[in-house]
Amino acid sequence: MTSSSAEPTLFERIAAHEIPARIVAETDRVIAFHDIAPKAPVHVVVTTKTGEYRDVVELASGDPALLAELVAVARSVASELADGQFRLVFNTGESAGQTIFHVHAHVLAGGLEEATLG
Ligand code: DGP
Repeated sequence: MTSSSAEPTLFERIAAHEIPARIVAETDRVIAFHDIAPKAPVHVVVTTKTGEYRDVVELASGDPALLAELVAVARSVASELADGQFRLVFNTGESAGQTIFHVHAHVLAGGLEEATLG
């Protein structure tokens, strides 16, 4: 699904700096910013600047190089804001907790030793 004829997604508006966010990293095609409702000491959303891919499955088949770039940005964010170790979560589908249908990863880091999945 593409968003070319649709309204911009929330994350496209953040990438366009129309909606403020605490941006921590940016490349030509990827942007990372602090999650508005953090679930870990470091909780950063890493997303593509354009919203044509709904989720990681679509991105992986449509543009694997862009997925690799997103993962590289996640790694550098975890190195900058924590000890370089991190959990990378792609909620995929509504019943898995996805609320924004513009592919994005959650970088969770910093003192996750006690955290369990789910
Ligand atoms: P998900 O549930 O996987 O679709 O994750 C969406 C995340 O986006 C959720 O953790 C909260 C975050 N979020 C929603 N609206 C905003 C916003 O306006 N600003 C920021 N920084 N994060 C947002």
